[in-house]
Amino acid sequence: TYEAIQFGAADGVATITLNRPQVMNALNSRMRHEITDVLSGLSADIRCVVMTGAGRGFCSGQDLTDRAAAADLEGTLRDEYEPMLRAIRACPAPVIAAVNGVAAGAGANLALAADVVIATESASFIQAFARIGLIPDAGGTFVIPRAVGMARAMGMMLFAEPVSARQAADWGLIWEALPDDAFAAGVEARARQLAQGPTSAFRAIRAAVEASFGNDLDTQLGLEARLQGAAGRSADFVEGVTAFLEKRPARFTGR
Ligand code: T3D
Repeated sequence: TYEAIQFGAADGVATITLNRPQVMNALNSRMRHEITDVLSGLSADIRCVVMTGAGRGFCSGQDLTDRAAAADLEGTLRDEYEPMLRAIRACPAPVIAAVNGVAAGAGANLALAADVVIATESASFIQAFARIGLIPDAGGTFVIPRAVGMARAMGMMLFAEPVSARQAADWGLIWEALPDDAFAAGVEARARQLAQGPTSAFRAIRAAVEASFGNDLDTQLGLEARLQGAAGRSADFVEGVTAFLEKRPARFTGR
């Protein structure tokens, strides 16, 4: 049983809810381990993961009352943050961060590690680190400049001010900002769409896009050819083409 998160699964969608609402779901050691464990042990029928927060916030980042973490930031990052972030990237199913409220510090960068970020319009993203004399971690210095460019990344990190969900969407930091009253239904629809999609093709798409940042064009073209070769041998490709020719929606099995 989990203490710092809630976990549920239905219709191929696994939902991880960060569950320390009294501290805006601040990350403690227990929460990091639970997120890592859950993502590493997903059953094969899970075809989409949704990560969200209990209460009015998504995640306020590192629990600032945790003295042990503060005493060894480097060790905490290596031993607990890195495995959690790698588990998100290595998750066999696409991950949606459903940002239900403020996402600050490592909480913002936890959300940005997901494949798709959907935020409610009243949410905001804060690279809060410099306010307390730290640098953005949890992948922030990697993901953010790639998403929004240098000027906006530097502004976010040096000024450490909230960026509204709408601004984040306009900048391309996240996929979309939804009106608060449309948020839950919007997230659910996207989760269902991904859970009914070609899961192994999704996996290859994620791998190719991730690799692209370190590859030159020739290498990337080679990678695409290899991954496409495998996709072309999948049951979902056969089903996709058959459904197109029969003028009906495809029924993908994820294989
Ligand atoms: O290895 C390492 O340790 C290094 C890793 C560092 C990574 C990091 O994430 S560093 C950045 C840490 N996070 C922050 O600096 C953000 C701190 N929080 C805030 O700035 C604000 O709380 C928010 C902007 C997130 C929300 O503001 P607001 O006004 O909506 O709520 P609040 O009243 O400030 O917070 C509600 C409660 O949650 C409050 O407790 P109280 O007064 O009701 O008893 C507050 O103290 C608590 N809380 C919020 N964030 C944290 C926290 N408690 C512990 N740790 C937190 N990060």
